[in-house]
Amino acid sequence: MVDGLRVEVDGAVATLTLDRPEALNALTVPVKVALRETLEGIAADRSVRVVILTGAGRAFCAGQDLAEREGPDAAPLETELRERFNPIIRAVRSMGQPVIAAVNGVAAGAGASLAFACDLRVAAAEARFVLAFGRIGLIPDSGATWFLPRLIGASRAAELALVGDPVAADEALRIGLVHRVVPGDALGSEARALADRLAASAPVALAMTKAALEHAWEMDLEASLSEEARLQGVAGRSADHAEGLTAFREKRPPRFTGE
Ligand code: LHQ
Repeated sequence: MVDGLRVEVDGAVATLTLDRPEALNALTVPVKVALRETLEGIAADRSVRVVILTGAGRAFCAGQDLAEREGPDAAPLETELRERFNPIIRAVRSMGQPVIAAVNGVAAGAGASLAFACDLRVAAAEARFVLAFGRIGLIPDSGATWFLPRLIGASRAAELALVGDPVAADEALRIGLVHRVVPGDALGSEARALADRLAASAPVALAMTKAALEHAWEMDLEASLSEEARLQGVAGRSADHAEGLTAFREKRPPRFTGE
């Protein structure tokens, strides 16, 4: 594992911590590569049922490491996005396991996009979102223009993307950018409690739910009904569905295995 990304697996929960606090966890090439590879590895690892993504120190992630861009080896922006950032966003969206962003502090630029890409966002009261792109003459990227209107509506998305004022945690909660705000010292336990609840759910059903939500963003009702039926067929054939029914009959909590 590289410096700058800490990976801890505890039971069925993997916690990925962006860990360059001196640079507000800004993303360098090695960290981006490691994050992508870690996410892809977890996607294929059925023992991990939930992922928590967070940052060390006072930031979640300040986006692209701007110092690295000044080096002689910096790839063109388009290449950097296509080859390094976009695959991370795709990995988060396509993996079957839910990904919780535990937004511990400032999330800026592609760091904000990364939080938007996650399935759930719990934020510390100190967190804030900064669409920092405009200030350096760039556009919101890494999925930001796709996620924002879907998460908070076209009007607020345009304000955030074009004006770029920081969004404090309480405002983020009000507009639906995050679904919970907790005191900073409770963020870890809150995210873990949520992860544990998800880890006790049926993994196939979670993966199919994630897939159905993803498809619904693109489809009309008719196509969505059809896709739900198809994915329900998959969930319905799982051993966990049978276990869920048995547990219901026996009036006990289900023990899901992911089969
Ligand atoms: C940083 C960074 C940083 C390096 C703070 N890099 N050191 C994709 C494709 C390819 C290229 C371009 O980009 C992209 C996508 C993007 O992500 S573009 C957006 C890149 N990110 C930014 O523009 C954010 C830059 N940072 C900031 O605006 C501020 O630092 C924020 C608002 C995040 C936090 O402000 P403060 O709380 O006031 O902290 P600070 O500015 O004092 O930063 C603390 C340290 O972290 C400081 O270092 P120093 O040695 O002076 O203590 C910063 O230089 C360093 N840092 N962001 N992205």
